[in-house]
Amino acid sequence: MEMWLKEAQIKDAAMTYKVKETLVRKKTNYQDLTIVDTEAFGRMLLLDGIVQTTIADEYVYHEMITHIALNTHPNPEKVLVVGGGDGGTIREILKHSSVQKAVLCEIDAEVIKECKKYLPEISCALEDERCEIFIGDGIKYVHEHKNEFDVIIVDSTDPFGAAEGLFGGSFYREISDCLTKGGIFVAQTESPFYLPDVVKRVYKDAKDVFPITKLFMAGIPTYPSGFWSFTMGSKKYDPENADISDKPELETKYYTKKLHKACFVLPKFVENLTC
Ligand code: AAT
Repeated sequence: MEMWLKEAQIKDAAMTYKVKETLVRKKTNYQDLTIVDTEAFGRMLLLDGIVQTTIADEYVYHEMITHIALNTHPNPEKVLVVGGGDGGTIREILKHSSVQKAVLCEIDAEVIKECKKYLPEISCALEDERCEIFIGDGIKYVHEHKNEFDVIIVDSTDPFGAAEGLFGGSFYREISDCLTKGGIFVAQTESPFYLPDVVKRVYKDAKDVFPITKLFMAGIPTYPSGFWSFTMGSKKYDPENADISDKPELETKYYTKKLHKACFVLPKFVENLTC
């Protein structure tokens, strides 16, 4: 019998994936966690029925949420990831030799445990000695650490439930205080096609806090609509005009130094959300 998984991406539209095998399905203290093996995208992590990452296309998201910020900063030594329990962002951060410590603050220990077991290609760097794992709420962690991180990456679920407070002005002010002097913040900020109001609000909230605020995009096949936005707030360094010529070439599949500049050129309907 054929098994198909249906992901409701918005109220009135869904994606379906042909499933080979269900590897784990459980309720954690925070969410419903599922890992399936799919025909088209390989293993896939879903939280509350929403696709978070897949083996086939995870590199786009993890490279873009990481390398634009880390290459813009001249010497990122200490980096914080809020969320991101699958470990993909940590894997990308640790490709930068300047990084001495990468802290992962994930609310749900079960995400880390199951990704270590079933998604080793993504979670492999969680065992690195430069990685420190903290289980807890990112909002509290950021509040309790001041002037500490050169880069903060918010790799979170969508703005509902535990992640709701990770999108918006009061959290961005706390982020700014948690960053060092020339610090840079970047967050995944949803689909400008399906959630233009969220993208617009988040951009405005970041702009109220950071001297330099930029939106950039990447094409992510398994995220709703494929169009995906990231919002960056920077205290000093402009990602679009940063001189990255001396930065070492990274082993990547999506990010390039050319794309570092090009990803800030936005389609008109997205650019309009930043005015
Ligand atoms: N690397 C791509 C995977 C993710 S998962 C996002 C993680 O954020 C989840 O493991 C969730 O448990 C964690 N999280 C949610 N809220 C908090 C919080 N308040 N503090 C710490 N961690 C949190 C991102 C996928 C993006 C999907 C877009 N549709």
